[in-house]
Amino acid sequence: MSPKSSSSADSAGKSSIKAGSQIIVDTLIEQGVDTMFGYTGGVVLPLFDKLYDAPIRFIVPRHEQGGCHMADAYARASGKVGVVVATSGPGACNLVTGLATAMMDSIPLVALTGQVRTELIGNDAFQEADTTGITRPVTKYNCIVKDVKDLARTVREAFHIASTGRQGPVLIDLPVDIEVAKCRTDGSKEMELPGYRIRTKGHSKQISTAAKAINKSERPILYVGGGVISANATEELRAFAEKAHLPVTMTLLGLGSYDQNRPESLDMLGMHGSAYANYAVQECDLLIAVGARFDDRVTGKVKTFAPNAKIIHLDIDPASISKNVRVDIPVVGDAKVVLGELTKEVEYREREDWFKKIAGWKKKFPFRYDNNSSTIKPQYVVEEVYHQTGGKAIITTGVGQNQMWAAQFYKFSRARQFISSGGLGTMGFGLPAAIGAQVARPDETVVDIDGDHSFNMTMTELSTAVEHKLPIKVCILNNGYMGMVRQWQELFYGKRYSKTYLANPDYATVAEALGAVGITVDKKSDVPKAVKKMLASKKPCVVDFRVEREENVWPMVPAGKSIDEMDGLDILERLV
Ligand SMILES: Cc1ncc(C[n+]2csc(CCOP(=O)(O)OP(=O)(O)O)c2C)c(N)n1
Ligand SMILES: [Mg+2]
Repeated sequence: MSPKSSSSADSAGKSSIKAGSQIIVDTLIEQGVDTMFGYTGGVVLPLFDKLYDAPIRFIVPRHEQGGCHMADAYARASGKVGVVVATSGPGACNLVTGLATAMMDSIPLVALTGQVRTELIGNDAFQEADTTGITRPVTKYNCIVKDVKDLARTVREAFHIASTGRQGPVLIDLPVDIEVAKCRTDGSKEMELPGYRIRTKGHSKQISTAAKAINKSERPILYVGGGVISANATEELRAFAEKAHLPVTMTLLGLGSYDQNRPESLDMLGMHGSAYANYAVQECDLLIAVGARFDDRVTGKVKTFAPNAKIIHLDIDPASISKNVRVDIPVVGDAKVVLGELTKEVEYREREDWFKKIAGWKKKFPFRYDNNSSTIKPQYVVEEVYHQTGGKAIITTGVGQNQMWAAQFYKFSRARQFISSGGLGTMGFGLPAAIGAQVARPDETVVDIDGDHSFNMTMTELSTAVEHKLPIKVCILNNGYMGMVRQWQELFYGKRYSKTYLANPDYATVAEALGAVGITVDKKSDVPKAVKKMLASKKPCVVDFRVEREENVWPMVPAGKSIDEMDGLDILERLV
């Protein structure tokens, strides 16, 4: 969102006297905000009073963490900046997990928190917390406003910082006396960010060096992260990959950046990625990383990652380059711009042997599971959702096995279709994320593929979905366990399932009590009709799939191993 391009409530540049809270609301509108999430409290009363008749859709969650995830997913689904509000003290503290989630995944968010009166700050006043101190490590930028004259500019800067460069959450702390104070506004749109500069273009010499390396490469692979989606560069990515003829693998957050139905797609790489992607990375002679950050869930043992490859790294954030892995050809710039430039300089090469080799791995080790059991396999549920939604739904997830099965068995074809907490791995993200995504994309089918224990963490938000008549669908892959942790205990702790089993409620009853539709499925043959009923539901709908309890996610790269040292390949091979 460009701060200059949006329309202003003060657009005529008229000067007028306004309260701080009105200035905030007007600047939000100037920035194009039409939807917000948040929860009230004592020190945000002046702001909420101005929101009472503002032309902004406002969604109140049942817990501020939920509101923050909703704003985050709203941003992920729409490409706009998400906005969340909370009161001081407990309200602000409840945002922390949501802010950290957005920070780790580089999601543009503006959080507004109330603060006690300026004169009380530092006095342990009622509901005082050092919000800027607490949230500094989990925000791209934060500040407290101490003069009403700085308000409009600060809000404008927050949107600019959140949505440019490597995107991220920005928090503004608002003492209540500043919300109440009045000042003269003149409608100016200025910002003061002298040290904040973004390199979008990319160095032309570096781009040429990268293009030459690509043209020379016999075994290249594109490794794509969420940065391509943030940069709205999926068209450019497709054109580039097609022209240079490159296989493409994606990170969890990169899913959707390249159509997984295309033959060049090697799906996800990393700890639970495809064997064919991991092998291709280990054997490639050139790794072209775009908008990705060499996370440890991707690289496995860094020392042995892509051992034969020259590495090109294209990223908007110079601090990401050579942070985890040594890079040979860095290009700092916006993926959309740089991919466009690169495409002009690359040549098509057949690379027959390389694609043949990859096709062999694909055939030998596809994502598979044994569906001959009488129990419901969680992967089968994901496949059924995939088929019945024609691969078109927006999918959100919890964290754990459910998340990995969603990533492995739903094939994504477009950006902003897969919404999941990657970097922080926040259980409880799935349901509020589905709500935020549905608010952003009212005409789409939004399905939360969740874990039972992830759902437990934020299920209260079902009330929010009911209140706002958001027809989200929740598929709980209910294995009773904290399945992913149980899997690690099975494999590495001699099946000592320490504290990973908890009694669950009857989710269908919970859903019905909160005003949603609840369905329980414990027979495999009932899965298709339950999915059908869920998709047809006009109300929020929760389906409790009682799945196989001790199913594992394969393949798996054990922590600290090279990514070609995968467990479970024998199982996949046997199933082909
Ligand atoms: C807030 C939070 N607490 C703890 C964890 C650690 N953790 C990762 S996966 C997992 C289990 C998830 O269980 P469930 O939601 O049922 O998913 P499943 O793996 O069974 O599909 C846990 C406890 C986490 N990721 N997030
Ligand atoms: Mg579970």
